[in-house]
Amino acid sequence: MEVNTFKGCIFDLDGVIVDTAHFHYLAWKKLANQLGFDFNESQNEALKGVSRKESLEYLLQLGGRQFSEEEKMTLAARKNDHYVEMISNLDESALLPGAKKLLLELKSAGYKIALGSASKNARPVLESTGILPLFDFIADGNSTSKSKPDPEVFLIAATGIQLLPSECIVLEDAQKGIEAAIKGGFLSLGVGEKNALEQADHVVSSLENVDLKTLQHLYNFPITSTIS
Ligand code: B16
Ligand code: MG
Repeated sequence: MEVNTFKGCIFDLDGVIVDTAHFHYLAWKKLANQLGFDFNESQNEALKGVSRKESLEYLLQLGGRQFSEEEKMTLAARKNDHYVEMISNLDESALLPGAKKLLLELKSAGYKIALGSASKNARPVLESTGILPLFDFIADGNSTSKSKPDPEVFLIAATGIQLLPSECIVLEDAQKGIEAAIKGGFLSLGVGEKNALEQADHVVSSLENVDLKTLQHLYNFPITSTIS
């Protein structure tokens, strides 16, 4: 029997591989506080996977503040300074449980590995946590013009590893990221809370609970009809 199989994985970064999502939150909170309003973790949920520029627009709307385009550029840069300072001592210990083990397992079994992140800081984060060499291709905030839930970043990643969307599993912690994966025709694995990621093909609470065998079991399926 012929079996349809995935040939590669596209990993989101913040919240899937590295525990940096919390630092993004703290950096936005610091900026909000400097502007005179508060920002909490549940409001931050809407920013996961969203570009810096769009995140700032959302934050300013929450705080009821208006600024010129030039001032917004300064504020976005200030948030990034806060974030970069917070991650300046990042090392392998920032990797989320199970992430490196899964990457190594996929790599040694010959699966293609790409990054599909909205972050412009993705490459230095992969470098400082020591896992950059495991990636065949990096698609990040520097290579995209549209934010998730647009599938652009994942489509660039799939092209980069020369696979079709249907041959790649997108691993995502953000609802907008899962939406992007579905729009692009990718297989999807939600990493996090089931109710926030219910549109995904499958959801796990952590990559600690996932190995190659699990992925093969969940995503390799028999071809039941022939397309002519
Ligand atoms: P930066 P991901 C996203 O990364 C974050 O989830 C989101 O909170 C952040 O605003 C965005 O990157 C842009 O990051 O300011 O570093 O360019 O989850 O898509 O890996
Ligand atoms: Mg994420």
